[in-house]
Amino acid sequence: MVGNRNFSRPSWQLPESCATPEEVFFNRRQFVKLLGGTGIGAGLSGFGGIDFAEASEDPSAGLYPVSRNEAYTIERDITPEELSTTYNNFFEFGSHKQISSAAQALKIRPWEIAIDGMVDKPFVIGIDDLLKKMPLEERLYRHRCVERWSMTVPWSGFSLAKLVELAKPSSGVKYVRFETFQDSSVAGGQKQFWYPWPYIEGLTIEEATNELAFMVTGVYGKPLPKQMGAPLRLAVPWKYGFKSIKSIVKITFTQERPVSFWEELAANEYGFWANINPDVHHPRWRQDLEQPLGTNERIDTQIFNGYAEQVAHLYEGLKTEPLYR
Ligand SMILES: Nc1nc2c(c(=O)[nH]1)N[C@H]1C(S)=C(S)[C@@H](COP(=O)(O)O)O[C@H]1N2
Ligand SMILES: [Mo]
Repeated sequence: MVGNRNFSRPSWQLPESCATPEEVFFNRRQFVKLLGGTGIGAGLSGFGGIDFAEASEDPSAGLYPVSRNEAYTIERDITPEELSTTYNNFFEFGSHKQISSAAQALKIRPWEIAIDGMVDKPFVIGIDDLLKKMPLEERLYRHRCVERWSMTVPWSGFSLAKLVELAKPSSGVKYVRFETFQDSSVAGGQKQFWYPWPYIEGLTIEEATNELAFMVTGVYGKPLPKQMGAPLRLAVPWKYGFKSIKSIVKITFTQERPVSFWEELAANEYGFWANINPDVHHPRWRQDLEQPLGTNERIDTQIFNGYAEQVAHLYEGLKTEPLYR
């Protein structure tokens, strides 16, 4: 049930991303209960003991807010910050949603990103130097988890295409591979040996240079909080959320298709492409509905999460590939 390559993994060790929607809804109810009917945002300062003041100590704090690129707005309501920053998937800090407190152990300065593989000249760049080189903007994006909950998020960051330009890849490059930090002394989840750490994700070079592929460095007009993948994460909003890899330390240009963390664990459930499609279901649950976090709504899943206009052309010549898993 969890992928033939891991047949020896006991079934009780199902990853949390396989949580039933019922569990997701239950967690949301718990959260609403914690709010105690005083309304979203009220009385949250002490919630979970999370120190949200931390963001103001981030050396990049002065860069935000950045101006919104109006080409990327959506009709949906923005998900309340208090929800999206306390209900997270970041398995490095635990295989459940309440990792925001544990994630504060991550040290995000100094933070270096290695750019290597098939490039003009491999290099390492500090996050603050990278931030100086890149044109920052805000974009409102949908974010849809394979577990069926969704959010609308005001990401700040820069187009991945700009970073590809900076890297100067050689002409034969087919894929971009991303890698998350590895340090089990701060990320207790990485002591769970049955996961194939570090977290890896990948895109084709065409996907990586599509206008929608976005490197995120901030959210809600502030530096990105650690639980959301500070100081640098990916956002590919036409794909399921697991593609949007957090806390990136290495970006490799290659001819070989990367095997992602989830694909390594369960290739039949979480493939390389993971494009959102209401008609292609997860082997264990349907995908035609989604639930925006913090609401009781169930809304129709849209092909490519509503971004067909920007990305459908990427897949026209690839009819034999399992594009939706
Ligand atoms: N390194 C890393 N990146 C990750 C994950 C993770 O566990 N580790 N979870 C993914 C999943 S399943 C989702 S849905 C999104 C969640 O992002 P959010 O917590 O900011 O909403 O991050 C993705 N990126
Ligand atoms: Mo997810």
